[in-house]
Amino acid sequence: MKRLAWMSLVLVMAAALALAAGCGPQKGSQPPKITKERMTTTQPEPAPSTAPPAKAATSELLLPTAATSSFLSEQSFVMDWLVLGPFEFKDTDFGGDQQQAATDKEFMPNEGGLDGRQPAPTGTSWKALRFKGDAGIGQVNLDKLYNQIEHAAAYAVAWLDCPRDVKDAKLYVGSDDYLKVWINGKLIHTYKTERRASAADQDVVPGLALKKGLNRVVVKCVDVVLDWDFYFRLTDAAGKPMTVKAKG
Ligand SMILES: [Ca+2]
Ligand SMILES: [Ca+2]
Repeated sequence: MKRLAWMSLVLVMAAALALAAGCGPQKGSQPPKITKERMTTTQPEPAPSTAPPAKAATSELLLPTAATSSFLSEQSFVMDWLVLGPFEFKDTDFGGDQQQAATDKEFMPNEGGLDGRQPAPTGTSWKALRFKGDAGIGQVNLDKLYNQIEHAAAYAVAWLDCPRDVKDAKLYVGSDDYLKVWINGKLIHTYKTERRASAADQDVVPGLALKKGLNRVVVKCVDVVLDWDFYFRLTDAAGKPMTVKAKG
């Protein structure tokens, strides 16, 4: 009799433990918790980091004063970029010889949120580089970097350290061929009209806001054929150049 009582007690305890562990019928009828967790963790895009990765150089912006010269120098251009690429496509993609639609193809998810921390897809890599302006001051030469390939896109990320909030900066860019520019996650310029040879200052975007501290810039540059490069500089509202001082 005593032995039977012990066995009953063990069985009752085992049943209680099974219930507590969620094996009971009441728990099993509830929606699985993991579904909700998956939805909340994968749906929103991760917020881009507010600081550059360790390998990236930042560029300090010096705002122009009355004494600042209007002549351009290498220091008028952003030359430190964290470049991700190349994303190659076929000469038959996007229809026709102009292939403007490549400019709108998202080779990476959340392009404007790129910050150098996203894993590089197979065949591409992040490279922290200081460009030299081969064909002219300010040129960021992607064709040379990627061995003169054709039909390809790349992203370039820069971190600009601004001494104070600026509400009305101007952006001057040039590109061979197509270009998109985001500043702090906001798309502020697209060029995809037709293939072109580049020069500094082909496009001007006024009324730009920069914030005090680090500003994250993403440039997407698309090459159809031949040369592949871009130029990027900032001025005040009157067009006087900001000076870019490399840090790190
Ligand atoms: Ca090329
Ligand atoms: Ca080209």
